[in-house]
Amino acid sequence: MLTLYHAPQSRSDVIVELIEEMGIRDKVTIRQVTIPRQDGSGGRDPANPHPEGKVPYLVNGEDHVRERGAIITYLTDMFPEAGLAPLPGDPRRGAYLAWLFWYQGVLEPVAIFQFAELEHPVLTATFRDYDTALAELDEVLRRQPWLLGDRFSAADLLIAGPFNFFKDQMRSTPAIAEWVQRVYSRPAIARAAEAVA
Ligand SMILES: N[C@@H](CCC(=O)N[C@@H](CS)C(=O)NCC(=O)O)C(=O)O
Repeated sequence: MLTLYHAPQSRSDVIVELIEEMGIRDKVTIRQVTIPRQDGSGGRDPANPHPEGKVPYLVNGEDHVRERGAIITYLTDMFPEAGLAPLPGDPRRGAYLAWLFWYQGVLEPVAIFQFAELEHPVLTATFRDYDTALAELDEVLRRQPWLLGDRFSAADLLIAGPFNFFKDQMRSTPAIAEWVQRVYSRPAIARAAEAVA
């Protein structure tokens, strides 16, 4: 049995949403844990086995998975019949993996640098910047409804997440805003909120 360590209103929400999208709610035990919140509330939960006490964290017997991109890949590979990701051999597999890793390795860092008003030539040389990332996303979403074209995937869920959560801080474009709206209008999003209410 799979166990997901989850804290509502956090980065682990996307995994609960994915579980609903995939229809695998009966295959995953969702354990709510506390985390330290930026307003000073909460705190590290001894019940959470994540090495840093973070969420999300997925446990499958002896196997432990951290980082949203890895957890998403693990679940979409484990339950291919759910149809939330192109499988190895599919010509969109590379794009799928690239979007997940681009989110973790580029978009989230540049969004945080911008929020923290951090600028340094080394950061720009390594990650480019928020405007560059936004332009790349916008260019794709101006010509197709989902990141992989006409097919919704778990990559849409992961990357739309912060635009929805940090509406006031994450500058966007009309094409991106419409895509976020499309993602967050999906019935699984409402089911995910109820699943852990
Ligand atoms: N890179 C990790 C980040 C996980 C993360 O920072 N989660 C936050 C929740 S929004 C957390 O658990 N914070 C508690 C802490 O830092 O102790 C991922 O993408 O899964």
